Amino acid sequence: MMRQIAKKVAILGDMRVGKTSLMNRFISNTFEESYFSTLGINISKKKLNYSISGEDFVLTLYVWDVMGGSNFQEVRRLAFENVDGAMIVGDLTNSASLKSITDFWLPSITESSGNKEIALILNKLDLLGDALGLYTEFISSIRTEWGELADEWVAMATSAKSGENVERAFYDIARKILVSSVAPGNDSTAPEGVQDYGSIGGAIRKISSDLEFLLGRRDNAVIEESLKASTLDVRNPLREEFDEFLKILANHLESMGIEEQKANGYLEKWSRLLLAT
Ligand SMILES: Nc1nc2c(ncn2[C@@H]2O[C@H](COP(=O)(O)OP(=O)(O)OP(=O)(O)O)[C@@H](O)[C@H]2O)c(=O)[nH]1
Ligand SMILES: [Mg+2]
Repeated sequence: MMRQIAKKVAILGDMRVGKTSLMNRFISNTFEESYFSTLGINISKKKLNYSISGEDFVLTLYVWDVMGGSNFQEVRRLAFENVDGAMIVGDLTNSASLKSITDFWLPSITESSGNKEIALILNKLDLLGDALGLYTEFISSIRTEWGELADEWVAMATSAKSGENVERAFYDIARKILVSSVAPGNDSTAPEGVQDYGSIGGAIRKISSDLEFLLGRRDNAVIEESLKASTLDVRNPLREEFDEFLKILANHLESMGIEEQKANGYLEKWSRLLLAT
């Protein structure tokens, strides 16, 4: 059985941060060096396939590319209407655009009614040789300010120019929208490149996304290696095997230069992900 569903995502953020470029990269895999400010709103759509708990979905994602700047209330009102998710975009090379994410875009989208998924997108990654520090610092300041709410947000550094992380950003937020609409509280889809770990899947995915936040990039290899090195059987996970896996992972974190105190905080949280077994 194939279920058809349509959802709406708005791309928001200051002028010139790359909203239209992100949409073009995602929809048609193209990029323009020259800048044409968007007048009003562009709407495009793309069909995405997902499998959730063995059920197949075709999600038609309507992407609303909204003109930048905070002065266009009427346009924003339209964009926010019935929106299922928002991608809030900042430009890594423009600190004012990052500041307005916290000062303007997050408050305005979270204040408008309803339950929405949010993705924080820091774009133009290609222009910074090493954007990791800036990215991590910004996302962690947001998590400090917004607390648990922000734990659930997709966060990613992207380049519309090179294409890095663009498809993933859209797929990730769309998957969250889909999961929360078809199975509230049940995040059971596997992101690309991650195997289906059965009942332990949620725990592994949570670790994967936390790790991505810590490192500023996705690195499932470290999880795969730790899994292999442990005796954990993902089809039949036992508590002590899971703890062993976390210990091995902890060693990796240390050798990757993640502060001990920070790592310990996460390890503690992760150890609570698998309570039942
Ligand atoms: N190097 C680089 N340039 C980018 C990237 N994304 C966008 N640009 C450039 O930045 C400029 C602005 O991009 P747009 O996509 O038009 O920005 P926007 O947010 O849609 O702007 P408004 O419609 O005015 O709100 C253009 O010149 C793009 O070529 C990127 O990831 N890397
Ligand atoms: Mg635009």
